[in-house]
Amino acid sequence: MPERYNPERYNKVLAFSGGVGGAKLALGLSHLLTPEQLTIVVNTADDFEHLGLSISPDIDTLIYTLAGLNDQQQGWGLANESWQVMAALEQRGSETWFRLGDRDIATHLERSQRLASGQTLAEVTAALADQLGVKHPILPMSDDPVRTRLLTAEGELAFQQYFVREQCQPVIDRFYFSGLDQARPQADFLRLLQSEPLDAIIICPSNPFLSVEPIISLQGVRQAMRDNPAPVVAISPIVAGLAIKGPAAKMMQELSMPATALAVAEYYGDLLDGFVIDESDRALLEPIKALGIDVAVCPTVMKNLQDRIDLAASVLSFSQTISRNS
Ligand code: FO1
Repeated sequence: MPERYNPERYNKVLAFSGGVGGAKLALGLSHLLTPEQLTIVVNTADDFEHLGLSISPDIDTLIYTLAGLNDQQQGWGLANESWQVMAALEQRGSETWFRLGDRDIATHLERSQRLASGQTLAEVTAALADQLGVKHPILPMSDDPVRTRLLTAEGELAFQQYFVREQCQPVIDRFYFSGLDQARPQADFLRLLQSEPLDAIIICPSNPFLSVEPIISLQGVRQAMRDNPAPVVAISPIVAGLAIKGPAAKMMQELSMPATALAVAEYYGDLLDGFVIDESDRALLEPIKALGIDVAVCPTVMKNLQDRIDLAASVLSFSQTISRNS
């Protein structure tokens, strides 16, 4: 790996994240960079309205993780949660496939009430993060609704129906993001991309299709990423042909792509200046370099906090060595 990064060289790093996997790296980055140096932009295409509540799973995973309150085993939700509301709903025969813990429900009530009173999702997110003591800015990718829809062998499904209710079992034919064409990137996000010379844009090891694609497909984002002098560095969510979490590897097979880190690099294509792969995928170093992308090889599986900080340090060191593709 390159020399240790110099934290003082950073004015601003932007990290793109989905839920659990992305939040792990974002936590590592938050240990190395100050709230002034790091802003995290989060996918909101997994959001949905359920039991009358506005739920933003990836934003909440980020907030709970950075606050040190997340359930480490599940990756989502709060640690030491109680489930009285779910038990009461079950007794009534109501819908319980999406598990909402009692204290987590307080988050959704706050969000729903604030959105109903006219606050933007970004304002609500900042308030929720502040309530839990999170200092690093967390921005929703958009204040406008974007919703992932999957066309599967069992019909069209909303994201959480596919992911949680159907446990990612249905075979995917195609997916799209409803509302994407009308949605504007969140204003601070676009301003950072367009008017700040960023030091790095880091694409966390989140699902490239379902978590990262909605962010980079928002109007003007791809172009602004290209125009910004910052190197764009992604971390492979596929390690040795398997997704660390979630359906990425299964999806790749269903979409007729090999489930490899190389295929992820090809999917991101010329958007990337650098790609970080796991040591177990060292054999892919040259084929990925042949795409014109710089490659770093290091341990990418994050089992504990030190792994998260170590990977964040490796990614930052690597990004300081990269010369921009034009
Ligand atoms: N994931 C599950 O697998 N099962 C659940 O019941 C579930 C509930 C849930 C409640 C609140 C929340 O913020 C997230 C929740 N998640 C659950 C996780 C979430 O749906 C997914 O991890 C993300 O959307 C994918 O990034």
